[in-house]
Amino acid sequence: MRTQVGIVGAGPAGLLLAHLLHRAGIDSVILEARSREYVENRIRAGVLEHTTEDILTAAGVGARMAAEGLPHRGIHLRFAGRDHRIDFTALTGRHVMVYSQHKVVQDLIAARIATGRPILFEAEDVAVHDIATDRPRVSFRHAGSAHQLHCDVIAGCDGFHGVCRPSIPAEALTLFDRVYPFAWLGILAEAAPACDELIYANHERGFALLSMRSPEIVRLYLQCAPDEDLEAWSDDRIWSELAARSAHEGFTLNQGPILQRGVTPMRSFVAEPMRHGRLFLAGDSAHIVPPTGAKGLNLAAADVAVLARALERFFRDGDQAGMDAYSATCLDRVWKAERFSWWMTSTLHRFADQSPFDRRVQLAELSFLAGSTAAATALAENYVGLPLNLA
Ligand code: RFL
Ligand code: PHB
Repeated sequence: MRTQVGIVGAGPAGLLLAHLLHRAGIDSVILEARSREYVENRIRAGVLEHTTEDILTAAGVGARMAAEGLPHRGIHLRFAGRDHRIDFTALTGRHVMVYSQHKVVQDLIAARIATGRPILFEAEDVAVHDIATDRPRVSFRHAGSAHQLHCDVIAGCDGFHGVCRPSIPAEALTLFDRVYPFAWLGILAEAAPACDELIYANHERGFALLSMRSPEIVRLYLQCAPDEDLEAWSDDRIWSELAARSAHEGFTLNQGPILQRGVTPMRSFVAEPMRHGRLFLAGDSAHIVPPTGAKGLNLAAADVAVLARALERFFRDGDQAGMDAYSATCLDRVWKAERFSWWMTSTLHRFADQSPFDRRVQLAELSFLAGSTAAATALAENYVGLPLNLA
């Protein structure tokens, strides 16, 4: 089997890359370890930056997002009994789009299938070889037989636990890692959002986030221990904790049947550089952010937009300048998102070792955000998405 770009992973990064390449006349094969049903129903992120919305729209895969997505023009910060709205549109002229990651994945899989080009689900024993040469290949098993995929380039879009990053010699990578001393207990519930925008709450009992997926479905999170036992959380306990942490005068949380629950660990991670020879890492395979800034999916989309442009130059003109600049171009933006996600996380959560001094500084930071247009604008600019330079 031969293709121009072998893509490992059918998450948002791999699927969007395949689609952008197809539109540029570049052939690819996607290899995915899981089943189509599994990846199409995996509940993860829900907020798209305006840059991601623009990329999906320009690539012709934005129709359902435009119809079903919820444009949000601000968020609420709750702390010390106050509720302060950050008005994105007034501060930046932009909005974000609340639209589920699993719907983005469904839309991209439908677009891929419509092209007739290969996407192989349940690929086993995927391994990359000869990545430092200009004839890399991917070996894998599919439907009971062994295959070799010969490529010009491999895109490692296989997430944090994938096989591509570990295939790069350890001495060629520098890893930056921070694990936070808490996690998020997340639920999906059948209830109407109590507010038409997201609420981020810094409360004495810990952080809470009230988000949504549609006018009928909410996505709600509670700061919890990294090893939290879900069995210890009855529905009643979850609802009363959410209500306590988001409490505000005149505000009532709507409750309903809990459809799904899980615990998400929190970490910051970057691998540099994002390229080794003909292997390019994109999305979670290269970097992880804690979800507080809603950046994970958006960084994946930005990486592959840069990579698609670089590969277009390479396959059209033999020009390697874009490929050579890929890692540095992405990392400049990645580190800004790492900083923002770390800062949102640090500002909004309770830390077990937080001294009374630290707590006062945290509340002062929130009060400053509520009182300063400059500080609020900095938050808003980062949240809606920093400019993406696709030169
Ligand atoms: P993905 O989505 O993890 O996709 C990688 C794909 O590669 C496949 N794979 C392999 N395929 C073939 N061979 C192998 N050896 C393979 N190993 C893995 C996997 O099955 C998968 O289909 O990475 P991608 O495309 O880079 O996209 C990144 C985003 O998915 C991610 O940044 C966000 O979802 C992060 N994230 C969240 N971000 C937010 O902004 N808000 C959230 O609320 C939020 N919640 C989450 C999250 C990530 C989670 N993970 C990864 C544990 C909740 C969870 C549970
Ligand atoms: C979500 O809706 O899942 C979500 C929204 C905002 C975040 C994180 C997660 O910061």
